[in-house]
Amino acid sequence: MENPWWHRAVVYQIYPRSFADANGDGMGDLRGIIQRLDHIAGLGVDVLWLSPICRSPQDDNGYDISDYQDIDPAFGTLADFDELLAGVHERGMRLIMDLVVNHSSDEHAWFTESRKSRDNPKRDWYWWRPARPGMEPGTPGAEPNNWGSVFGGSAWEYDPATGEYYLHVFSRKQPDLNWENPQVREAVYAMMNWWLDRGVDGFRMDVIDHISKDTSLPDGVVRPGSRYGDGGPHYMNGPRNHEFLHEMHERVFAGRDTLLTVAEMPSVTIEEAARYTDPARREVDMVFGFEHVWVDRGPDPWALYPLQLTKLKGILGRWQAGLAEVGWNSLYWNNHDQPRVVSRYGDDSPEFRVRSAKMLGAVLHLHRGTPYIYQGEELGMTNAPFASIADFRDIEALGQYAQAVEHEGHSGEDVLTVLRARGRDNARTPMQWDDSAQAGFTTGTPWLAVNPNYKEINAAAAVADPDSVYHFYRRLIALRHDDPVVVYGDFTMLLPDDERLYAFTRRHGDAELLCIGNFSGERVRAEIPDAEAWSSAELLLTNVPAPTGLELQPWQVVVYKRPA
Ligand code: TEU
Repeated sequence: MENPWWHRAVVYQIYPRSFADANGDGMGDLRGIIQRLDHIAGLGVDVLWLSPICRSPQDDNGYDISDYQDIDPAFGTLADFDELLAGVHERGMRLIMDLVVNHSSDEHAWFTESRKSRDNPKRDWYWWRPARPGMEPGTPGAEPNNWGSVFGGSAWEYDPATGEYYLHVFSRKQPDLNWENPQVREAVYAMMNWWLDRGVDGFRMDVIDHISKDTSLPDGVVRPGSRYGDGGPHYMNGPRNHEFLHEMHERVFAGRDTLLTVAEMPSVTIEEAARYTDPARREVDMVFGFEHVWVDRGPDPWALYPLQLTKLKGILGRWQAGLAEVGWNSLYWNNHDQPRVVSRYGDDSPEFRVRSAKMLGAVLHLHRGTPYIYQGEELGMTNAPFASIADFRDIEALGQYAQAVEHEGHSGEDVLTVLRARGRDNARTPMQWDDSAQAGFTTGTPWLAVNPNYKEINAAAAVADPDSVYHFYRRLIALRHDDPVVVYGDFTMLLPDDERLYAFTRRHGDAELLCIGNFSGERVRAEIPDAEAWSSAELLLTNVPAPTGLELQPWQVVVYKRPA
């Protein structure tokens, strides 16, 4: 089979709520994106992924959809969408939608029907269950099982109208759809085909490893200090997940050759990823794994653990090897759920912010797989200075804070420390366009405060400065488009035990690349095999004005190329 186009592609993620506000209501919108398309096209990316824009009560910023075939009025209209799609295609790019079908909003017509009566024809479209045997429905502890919701509290909501509970792995306004019911699957496939017929080029599939659940819904293990059981093992990567995705492929993707499908899968292992992305199985093109963004988590959810570079290299190196023969990797540091990478794995101080952001970009983009850039990453945007819990807007931060502090006895300061470092709102502060009021994001009051560092860090300044993170990302993207060794080269990790250097080679045909990133603020000599020969190879890319060969300066990256 011919190599698919997306092997050579770079994807740019837009979080519409925080990207650009054209109508001054403080929330980004589709017209705002239309006005900024040249910024994205200027980077040279191939695909835009839009976080959800469908009609939604916005309980989880659009990941709670009440009409899959309409645009939320806060974002615009279907006509705006068609114009945006045309603008994307005119610039030679493609557009993929966020597909949120593990759950809908509780305000979706499917759910308002479902909750009406126990014998409603749509009752079985969701997970309704009676109270625990012998317990009074609606009283504490009577929930059908002990699962906690990802956003705090029980995963079950009692509905007095019919005296039963419905399952919501996320918020109570995000009831889980019952994929066991073939009518649900048919409705989802019809909706997907409707978008594809409208011209969209594929989907990013939200928590799509959650759609098949253990239908006996057994209790989960309760960890020390936790109020609820962990249902994850029973609602992720369930027995029919591959079957459902294969069926989706047959009913929606088959015969549409130029699509891109990427499955978000918090539970996925390398072995499972290889199955999901094996072209012969006809399921999805690639998955988002989570291991490398959970590398700095530990046993205590409300403690911070420093990055161990050897662990990170171990994880990403295993993913490279595990998908070398079959399947394909996606590559990401950032998205709307993750803190800013320069603050997390780099150094966001004035001295090293730009340099470490470039180093992180180069290390990621030179792996084998399809890189994803999250809005603002190309500017080296940083985490935000949240003073107190009142500064957060994210349902996850607020819900987890309430549970941890009010019910689990954690100190507010400890929880805040972790939310400051890892909270999702770090990624959601408005895009910084220029040094005018509100960073040029809105003429009104932004829904989430603009990061005060916008006077220095903004797109206008970055575009004007040839040494900016933005222009470095442009070069990385161009390198991928121009050089098959970046796309297809095999991957060999070097110095796996080094705590400061991330080093690897890529080889394809008659060319070999060497990439070394210094993840520390110290000067470090790279003791790699064949060092002599490498130091006289062509230096393709670096991020310091006066390179010092294989003696790397703080946060420096070097990319060398030589004939293999
Ligand atoms: O995220 C799923 C997911 O794995 C998150 O719960 C993540 O683990 C957590 O937020 C990390 O802090 C997807 C979307 O990307 C997210 O924005 C939604 O809130 C969630 O699904 C529900 O749709």
